[in-house]
Amino acid sequence: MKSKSTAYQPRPEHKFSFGLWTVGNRGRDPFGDFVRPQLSPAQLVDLLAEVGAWGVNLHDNDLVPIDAKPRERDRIVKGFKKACKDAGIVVPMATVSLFFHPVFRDGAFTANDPEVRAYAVQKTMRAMDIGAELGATIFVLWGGREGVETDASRRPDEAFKRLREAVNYLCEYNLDRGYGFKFALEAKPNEPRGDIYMATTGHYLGFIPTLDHPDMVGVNPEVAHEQMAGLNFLHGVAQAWEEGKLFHIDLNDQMPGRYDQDFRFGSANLKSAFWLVNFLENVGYAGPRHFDAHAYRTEDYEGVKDFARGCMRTYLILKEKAEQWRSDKDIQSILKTLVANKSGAPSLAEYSKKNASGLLACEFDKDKILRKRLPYERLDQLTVELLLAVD
Ligand code: GLT
Ligand code: MN
Ligand code: MN
Repeated sequence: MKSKSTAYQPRPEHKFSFGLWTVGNRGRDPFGDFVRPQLSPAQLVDLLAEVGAWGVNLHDNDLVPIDAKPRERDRIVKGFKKACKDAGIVVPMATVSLFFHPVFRDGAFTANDPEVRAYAVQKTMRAMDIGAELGATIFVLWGGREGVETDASRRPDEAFKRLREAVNYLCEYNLDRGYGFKFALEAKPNEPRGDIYMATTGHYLGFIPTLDHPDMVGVNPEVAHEQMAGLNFLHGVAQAWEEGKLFHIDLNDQMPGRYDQDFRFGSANLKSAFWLVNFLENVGYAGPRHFDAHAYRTEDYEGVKDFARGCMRTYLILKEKAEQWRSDKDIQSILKTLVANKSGAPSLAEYSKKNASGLLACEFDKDKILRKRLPYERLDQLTVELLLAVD
């Protein structure tokens, strides 16, 4: 057992990042006003350095006011760059707010008004300029307002075409400017719209191959967004990983079927969080571990630090548990027997006429197959006991 004071300390190689909007969240909700005072971006960077984070992410307007003139914008970006450098914090990811200003009330890239669509793309290009200046290499696109309350407003296939047009345009801009961004598309089923297009990571994985530059575009799955819809988050992440599309990840927590809670990582579904960390560490995911969450509305900024430390600490504890799980003799021997090919069943890895006639000629003894034990109860209980630290 590691001692409490030194164990599970975040280090730069863990790549823990937070959005300015996460630790800077002031606790306003649809029913109640701010509970925490506003901190400047530089103060938030200092807070992140104090708790041991590695990176900070931002929307354009988390830093630069939406109507800032070029000179003001340059001064702010320069100042922030220096604040990050002084604090030893990097900017791995940048994004754009296409949801806050009322002009986006009907969406941004998918809005019916061509002027809104053009403005949304222009705003994104400018946000990419800011991100590039700060050294970001990942650009997240979350279409929070890209959706409907009524499907009378447009044909959904028209919306998908508009979305494709916008992303294609931004990929060209990326190439033109030589920014080298990887775009990470973030899905959500609903909230703030009644229904949001591209409701899940899987929807985006289907959309990406239809783009002009599919290699430049991947996904940014968020725990809460898939769990809101009652989905298994790990499965979406694993599909993205297997397709080489896991460009970024938003870690937080959420009870299924509720509003978008954005809770501290691991605070609601500890076991799902364990499977996720186990997967990310096992496959060697090398991107940022971004916490897109915020502190309870009951907290002050000391509580915000508790929240941020808690996200990272839980991740590191689960990482250690995952190492134990993968070296646990009982667990591993069960896993081994599950996949063993004792009967010499023909491989499906390669099709040939010969292989196919071999397979067609095979006789399968279903009763014998059924006698093979699948001890998942024991496997799961061993996992639970490992998590509960019972010997
Ligand atoms: C917003 C949203 C998040 C997105 C961010 C990126 S902003 O807070 O709830 O899920 O990741 O635009
Ligand atoms: Mn998110
Ligand atoms: Mn969220």
